[in-house]
Amino acid sequence: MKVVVLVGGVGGAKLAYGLAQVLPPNDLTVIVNTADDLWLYGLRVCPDLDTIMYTLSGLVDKTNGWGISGDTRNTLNVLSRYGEDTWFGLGDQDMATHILRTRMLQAGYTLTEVTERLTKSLGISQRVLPMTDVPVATIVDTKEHGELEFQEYFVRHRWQPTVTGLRFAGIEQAVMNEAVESALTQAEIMLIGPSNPWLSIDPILAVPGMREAIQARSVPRVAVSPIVGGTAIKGPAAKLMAELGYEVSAEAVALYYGNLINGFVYDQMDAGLNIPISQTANFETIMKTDEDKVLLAQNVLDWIQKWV
Ligand code: FO1
Repeated sequence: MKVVVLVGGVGGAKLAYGLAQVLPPNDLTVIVNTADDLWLYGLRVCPDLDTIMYTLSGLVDKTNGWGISGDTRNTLNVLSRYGEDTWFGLGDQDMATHILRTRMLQAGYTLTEVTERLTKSLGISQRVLPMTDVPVATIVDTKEHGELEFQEYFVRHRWQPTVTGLRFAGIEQAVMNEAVESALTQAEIMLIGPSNPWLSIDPILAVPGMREAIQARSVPRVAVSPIVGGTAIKGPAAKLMAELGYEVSAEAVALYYGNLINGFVYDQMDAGLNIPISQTANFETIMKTDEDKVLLAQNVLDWIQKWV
């Protein structure tokens, strides 16, 4: 069963980890949001790609859900002594990833090629693909500060500013690369992880041709809700939904995806909701332990296999 999963950061990575434990490695392709990427100290940092890589390889800091377990901040501390503003928490080991990525990008490799090299070196046998090789940047329009680059909004301002709009700078030039196109064509199941629909999944869907390529496939196309019991499992999804004028519920997430999906998984806590999607199921979707991740992945796949 060839499975493609679209993901952003921590929530999506957890589901990808579960899927990686229950599927043969060749059957899983993870397509990752790259609109959170940034330049820092001359280095190209791709937080969502790195979160996926560290999670799949078992290196991830499980408390934060991102970064490398046991990493130190010696380099940042020295940069701070030099007077640099060190608001973004880059670890020393994590920095090795950005150094190599930047060197390879500067040598002319694509982000897809760089990611293949990094994942292989970390012992990951699943395919991890950036949504595009072209730089795209989420710009968050806020009431308090006007337009902010994504990580400025998310990390520096701890997603506290009120969001009035979002745009993806560079998206018109973004090209769906061959690897993504072929993964979508071959997929027998398409999943959307419990990532933020507006901040993490929309940039992927906004790559020209992506939404159409997904919707054109008559296979199960299933999203997992990041909203549980009217709130977000992690991060700004609930706050952002309210600010953008949506009701904060799993039902509103399903409605937002609309006919892009034909299946929807939500938490058993929300079992009473009426989800207007043809196939629905509720499971325990909060993934605290590795066992929770595997169980959710297995439940979702077992359930889908019953309706194909
Ligand atoms: N998130 C934070 O809340 N604070 C940080 O300082 C931070 C640093 C960081 C460094 C590397 C990395 O790969 C991720 C990092 N993140 C940090 C997480 C990141 O901002 C978010 O996970 C995503 O961009 C949202 O999906």
